[in-house]
Formats: sequence, C-alpha cells, structure tokens
Amino acid sequence: MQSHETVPYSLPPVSDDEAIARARALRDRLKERRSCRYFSDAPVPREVIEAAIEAAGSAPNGANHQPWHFAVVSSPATKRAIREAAEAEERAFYAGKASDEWLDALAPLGTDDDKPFLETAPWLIVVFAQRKGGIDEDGKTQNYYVNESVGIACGMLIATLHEAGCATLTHTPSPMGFLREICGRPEHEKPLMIVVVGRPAEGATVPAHALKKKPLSQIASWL
Ligand code: IYR
Repeated sequence: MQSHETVPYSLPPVSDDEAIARARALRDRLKERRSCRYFSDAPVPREVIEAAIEAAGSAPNGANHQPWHFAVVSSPATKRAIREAAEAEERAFYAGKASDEWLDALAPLGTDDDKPFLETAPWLIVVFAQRKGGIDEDGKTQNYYVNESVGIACGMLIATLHEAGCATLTHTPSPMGFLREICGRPEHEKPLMIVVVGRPAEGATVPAHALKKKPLSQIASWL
C-alpha cells in the first residue's frame, strides 16, 4: 500500500443522553424545512451563502476529489436568463414531454411552468457535478461517486441555509444543459440542480401533500 500521512482525529465526549437530545433537536430543526415556491425579494447576506457553500464543500466524497462547483447567481440579468430558459423547458415538460403518470404524481404539489422565484429570490446556487478534474481541477483526472458526493453536499448546503433561516427550493428543470452555458462552466461539468435561496414571501404556502412523511417504522429496518 502506498504510504500516506495521517493526522489525529477525535471528537469531544458526549453522554448518551446528550447525544439523544442533540440528535432530536437537529431532527426537529430539519423537519421544519419545506420546499418553498414563493419567495420574497428580501436580501440574504452573501456571508450566509459563503458559509453554506463551505459547509457543502466539507461533504464526504469520492477520493476527496470534491467534484462540485457552486455557481452563485444574484445578477438580475442572469437570473432572468435562467428563468427564461428554465420556463421554456418546463413548458415543453408540462405540455406533453412528461408522462401522464409523472404529471399525476406532481398534481398534489400544484407545480406548473411558471417559475417567478427564479427572478424573485435573491440567490440562485447552480450546482455542478464535475465528472472529471480531481482535486486540482485539471479537467482530466477521473472523479468517483460524483452524483453521491454532490448529492450529499447539496443536503449539507440546504441544511445550513435552513439553519440560517433561509427558505430553499431544489429546482431541476429538465434538461438543464443551458445552465452550463449561462454560468460559463466547462463541458465535463453536469448541472445537477438549482438551489433557490431567499426568504419566504408573505403569505407563502406549501402543498399539504408535502407534510405527509413516511414514519420511521416504514423507512428503516433494523438487522
Ligand atoms: N421540473 C419540474 C417538474 C417537477 C418534477 C418533480 I419529480 C418535482 O418534485 C417537482 C417539479 C418543475 O420544477 O416544475
């Protein structure tokens, strides 16, 4: 085996009771998160976005290649360009590209091809998955477990934004190759999602369907 350097690792001790209390407290915070589709134009400090991206950048990932890029959009002109391109894709999706089964599945969410939040929200974080690049981002080195790595990073990004009091929406226009062009990203990067970030609009609602969560007994088995 190739020799490798190590550094010590430990965590502060925590009693069982404290561990349970902390896990439940964070669970309760995270369970308050909703996918928000009605954003106000109230600003959110850039520092919040920076900290959340740094949190995302600490995610476990394949071979520590950190195969992600976060293109942060606040310029009204760029947000408009993204909205226009996304809505064009969504019109095709809702007007026939999507199967009836898919549209039926979306009906309880009430989504449609109108995406004003792409212009209203102060920040759009366009998440790219780097198929190649390695830790030095050379554009050539193979990356591993790219979707898994970037998916985990997105979870940590959203959790941090939620903790900062932000509303978020993971938006996935399909196909979304146009995001590479608008954000000026290279061919070996695949746009994965837009994380819309802001504050909920006054009077914002979420679909009641979103509150139906599978219970622990259904989502876990113990062997
Ligand atoms: N991208 C479309 C459709 C859509 C698909 C799924 I799966 C959702 O959970 C929500 C929406 C849209 O954004 O409307």
